Amino acid sequence: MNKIFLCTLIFLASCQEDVSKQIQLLSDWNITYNDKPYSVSIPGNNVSDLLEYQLIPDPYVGTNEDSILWIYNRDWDYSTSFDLSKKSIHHSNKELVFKGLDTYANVYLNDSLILQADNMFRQWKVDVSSLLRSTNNSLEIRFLSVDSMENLKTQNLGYDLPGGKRVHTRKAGFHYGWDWGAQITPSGIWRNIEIQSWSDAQAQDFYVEQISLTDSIAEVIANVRLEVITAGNYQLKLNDVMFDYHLEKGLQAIEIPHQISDPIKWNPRGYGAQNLYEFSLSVLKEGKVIDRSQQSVGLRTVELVTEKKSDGETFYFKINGRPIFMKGANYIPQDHLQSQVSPQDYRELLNDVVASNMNMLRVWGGGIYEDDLFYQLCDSLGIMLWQDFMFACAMYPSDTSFYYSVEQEAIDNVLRLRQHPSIALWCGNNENAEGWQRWGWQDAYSKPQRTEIESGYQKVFQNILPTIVSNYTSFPYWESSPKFGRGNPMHQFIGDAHYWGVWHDAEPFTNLEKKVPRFMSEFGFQSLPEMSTIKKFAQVSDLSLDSEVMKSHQKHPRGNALILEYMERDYPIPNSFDKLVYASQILQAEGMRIGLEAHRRSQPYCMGTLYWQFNDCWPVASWSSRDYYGNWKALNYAVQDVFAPLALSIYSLDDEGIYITAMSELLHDVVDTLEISVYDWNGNLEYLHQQKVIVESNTSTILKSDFSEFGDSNLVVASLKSNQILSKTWRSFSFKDVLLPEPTIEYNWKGNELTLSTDLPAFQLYLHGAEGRFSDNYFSLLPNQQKTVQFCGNLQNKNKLLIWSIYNIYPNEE
Ligand code: BMA
Repeated sequence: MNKIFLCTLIFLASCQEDVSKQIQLLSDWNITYNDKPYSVSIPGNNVSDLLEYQLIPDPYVGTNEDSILWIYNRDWDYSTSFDLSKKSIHHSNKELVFKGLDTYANVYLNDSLILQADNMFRQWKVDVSSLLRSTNNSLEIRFLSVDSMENLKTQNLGYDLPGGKRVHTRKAGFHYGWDWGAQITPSGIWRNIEIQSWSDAQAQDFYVEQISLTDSIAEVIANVRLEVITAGNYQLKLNDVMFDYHLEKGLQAIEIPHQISDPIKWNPRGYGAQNLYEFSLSVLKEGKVIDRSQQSVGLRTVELVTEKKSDGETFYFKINGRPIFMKGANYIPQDHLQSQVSPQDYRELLNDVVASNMNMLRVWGGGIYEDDLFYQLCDSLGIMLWQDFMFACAMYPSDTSFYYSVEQEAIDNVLRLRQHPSIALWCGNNENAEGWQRWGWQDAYSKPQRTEIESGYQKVFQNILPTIVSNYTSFPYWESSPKFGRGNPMHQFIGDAHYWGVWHDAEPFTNLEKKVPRFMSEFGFQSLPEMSTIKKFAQVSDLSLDSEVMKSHQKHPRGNALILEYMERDYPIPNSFDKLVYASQILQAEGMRIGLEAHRRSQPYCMGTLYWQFNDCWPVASWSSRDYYGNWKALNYAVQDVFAPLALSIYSLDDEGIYITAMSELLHDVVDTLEISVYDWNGNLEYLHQQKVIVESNTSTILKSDFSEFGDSNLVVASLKSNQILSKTWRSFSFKDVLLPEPTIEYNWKGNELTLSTDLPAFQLYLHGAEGRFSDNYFSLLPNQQKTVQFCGNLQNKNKLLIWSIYNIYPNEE
């Protein structure tokens, strides 16, 4: 870069700073611990801070989680001091903006109490014009013990609510422990703090609202909420067009209509590009820019279609007028300690969502309303979001201060997020209605208490939240996920479903084929994370399911027992721990695949499948397909395969014949040759069958349902020749009932490409040890097949490659 150009850049940057009056207050903070100040980074939290100074052990390692519980019974003080820049001081209005305080926080500026915060999810803005001085301002925040506050509130109410004490605090539910989460309950300044200083007028909100959208024209209104201090003449510049106003003092709502001819729409991934229009707004007084904002706008229509049918009611999303099958998973926060999640983590995780061929995530209600970056990335990647409000598995208080808090929280977050085209739905809560109706919660209460609790539910989820969503956005609202639980047969016919018959009720995986709902918003099965992850929190002596360390990294009370119970049904039980870890992943992947394929095959009756759960928030045995360190479990490779734009499902129902169904989200029909290869169990080809097929666009098509000509087949593989789509290897036997012969796997490297072949059928080949990720893994290989995969990792380590297959889990094999 030459010097002149660099100077220009610096000049431009300083001009912009003149206009923007937001100063981040993120440096020079201290936390006080045992009367001693420790310098810390903001945003952060007390657990991360203590960890940084090695004042506590790492709660993710061993059983350390239990040793830091004392942190939550104390108050914690944060403080900083700061000077004001000359630019800020001359402005008449100065506000302190807290983007996230977790949770009960008394805030003092220059010794005056300016705020008592009590909701982690709210933003707080305090006018501090008369309190700020040019130098040596002190800002102190005392975070009160959440535990003590909750005890007090529970005492005042006089009884416990379902969900426990946590329901009194507007704080992430998973902080209190979950069946995949540790009990790590941080507090602190978890989002930025800034000083906003301005004179005359400031745009409090800038929202480009889509009024109508056709292929030829988009009509939008730029809504500007302007706070005017000095009445007078102003100009608003929207992109390049200037508008004149005479404005009185007070809050002014200004609407600027705008049209876009031949609009380029924003599309979910797989259905076209993710176009975003940039809108810029400047507020001018006497020719000088005094405020500036920017919005990225994606034009698209979104509908949740719930139409009565003779067999229930539809439940599907129409984006830009087209019904779309939603392929995805439930997303939880990426870490107990949000400050550990970097922009790079967001990018990597969402790139993995894309690589997994998903088009939707559900932001689950026991976590957090995510960072702006998360939504921006989803917009640009075309990942749609089912956004829960942050309520999960509980009933909440029914008093006016709680309602007020929830209302403000919803307004803050809906206003913050409504511009994002990725959001397809706002949903009231996770499993609250289901819990109240079906989990026996009501039995613990008297009639008046029940009425009170129910009225609280109705007020929040049937009144406050839907009103805010409809007042401020055009998004659909859904009261509770699921509509009906598995105990109500209606779950298969109306609304979204959480099907936990598999796992919680230990039903066979094949029930997932029998209980296909309109939209599966949760179903899942656990596995252990890979050995490299386990070794980060466990010593060699801890490597057994019964060790205290492994038990503390398994939060479901029957988790390990259920894994073993299911494993015994279909697999030999390995006699070494590392093979057990591998087998648990295969079990999860093969079982979940049954559900994922059944749901996608059942399109258009079923129009979505979001499994539980995509990711982890610490290293743990869980339902995730991607572990805390970003490693893909076997399930994630199965997901990638089943969710491919064009995929084949090969299956048998009730042992009656074999079916082959194509599942397509392509926007055109495909004509291809379906090839079916039938092998004996040594992998010798017995039959080859070919036929022309037409795969219909954006739906599922049964390609073959009569297999009688192939007799009692052992192994069957289907492919679409021209599109090079290969099905999984269907097998007639259970691994537990046979003793597989040992395959010899041959492989060679060419650069980062690894090509494999085998002399005998090899199932669920697991490539590992080389410290990196393969483009495919946990796949099966037949003697006439060759498979080439790409390796992304350090090639120096390629000699460390180990390859296992199902053969290796037989107990006599070490
Ligand atoms: C679902 C979720 C979570 C839970 C999971 C597994 O219902 O909503 O509450 O972690 O089940 O039990």
